[in-house]
Amino acid sequence: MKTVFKNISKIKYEGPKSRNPLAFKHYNPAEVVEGKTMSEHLRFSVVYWHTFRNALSDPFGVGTAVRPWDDGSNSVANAENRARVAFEFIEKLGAPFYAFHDRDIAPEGQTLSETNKNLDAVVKVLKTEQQRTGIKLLWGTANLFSNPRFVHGASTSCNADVFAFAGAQVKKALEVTHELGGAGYVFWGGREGYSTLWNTNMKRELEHLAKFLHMAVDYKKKIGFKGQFYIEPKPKEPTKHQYDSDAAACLNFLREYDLMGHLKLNIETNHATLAGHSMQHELEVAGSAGALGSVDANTGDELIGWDTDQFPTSIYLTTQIMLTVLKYGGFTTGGLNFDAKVRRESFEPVDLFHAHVGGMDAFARGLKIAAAIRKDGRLAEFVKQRYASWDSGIGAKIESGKSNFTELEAHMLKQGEVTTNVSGRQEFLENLINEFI
Ligand code: XUL
Ligand code: CO
Repeated sequence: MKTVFKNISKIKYEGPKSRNPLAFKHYNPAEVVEGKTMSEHLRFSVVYWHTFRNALSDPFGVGTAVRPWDDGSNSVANAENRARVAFEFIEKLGAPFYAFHDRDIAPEGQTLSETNKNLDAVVKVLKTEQQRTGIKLLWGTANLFSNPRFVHGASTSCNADVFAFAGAQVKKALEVTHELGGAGYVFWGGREGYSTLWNTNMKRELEHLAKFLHMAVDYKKKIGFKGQFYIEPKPKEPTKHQYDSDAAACLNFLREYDLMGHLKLNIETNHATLAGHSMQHELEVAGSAGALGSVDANTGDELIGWDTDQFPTSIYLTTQIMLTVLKYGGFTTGGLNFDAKVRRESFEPVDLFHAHVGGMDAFARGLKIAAAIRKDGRLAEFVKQRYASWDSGIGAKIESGKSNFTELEAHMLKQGEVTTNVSGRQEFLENLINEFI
């Protein structure tokens, strides 16, 4: 096979003392942490759209990315070649998974059938490359937002024909995801939201979105696709209000429309930030509802208020993420999917390696730190003790559903006042976490 990353050999684990920028200092795939290897815990995934399709443009300038293997054309041959390059990259990096939108991997044609034919041609290459390398598909998805036909949304469009097109597109995307043995399939709202309520029938649009997802669930069963469905919350961009605005809104929507058992959540760090929440909060909301599925691992910028999709480098952040993921039993079908792009100024191919190596090391450290905090046990013990009043007496009675207001009144009349509150010890706990970082 022709190689394009000639000067880069397979990224190896060299340990914390290594000064080689293209080596892992912390991610040691075979190292066992809490009974599983790092590779099994972290389930890293490379995204096709940013890593192989993003030209690195911004609202004020054209793309800067130098990608010598790409002839810049919209041809199927270019797409097939790009697929081989993508696998050379992922293999050298040592990530076990990748993820794509249908339109990242193959160009659209003049008609839907031509588009589907293009997709089939590239899927063939992807399948061969998956077999050659052992790299697997974490999830597939359909791009229902770039083409001008989706100007008013896809399943929430005011135009029923657009809903129909989106349905046909997702049908095909599910088929190819199934064909490639995908562990999951993601629904991110794309343009499912509104720019002004003056022209919007929100109730009707939400009902259409629910109908669309039910059709997807039915089709999944029909073709025997066993992968996990996810919904990905995001509050804004491209619309000013996206219907899947945060984890709580997604869960409410899933419950209202009887979809709870069919979809889990794919939580993205910078979407949480844009929603005015922390990533830890969003993971906790999903986890406590039994719906924590997968993570789009990235980060935002403290000073830029839009979706910058940067690679995660903060150990504090990766520690919080891994503590919460471990608390809810770890990933099963999901993983850490780098929905992240290199900066416009980082336009050389080698920057793609630096970005992913850094992200993987940051999460390996987060995992090791989280495991150490769990082994130490003081944090969990503190939280357990904090709720001890619920383990016996009146607390246990309330929790078991056997109490009522009359009994509560009798209890407090006897006692007179609450005399048992103790400090929440936030600063003590923050210091404790820092002992491990
Ligand atoms: C958009 C975003 C998407 C989804 C997949 O902000 O995160 O790339 O992850 O459609
Ligand atoms: Co994402």
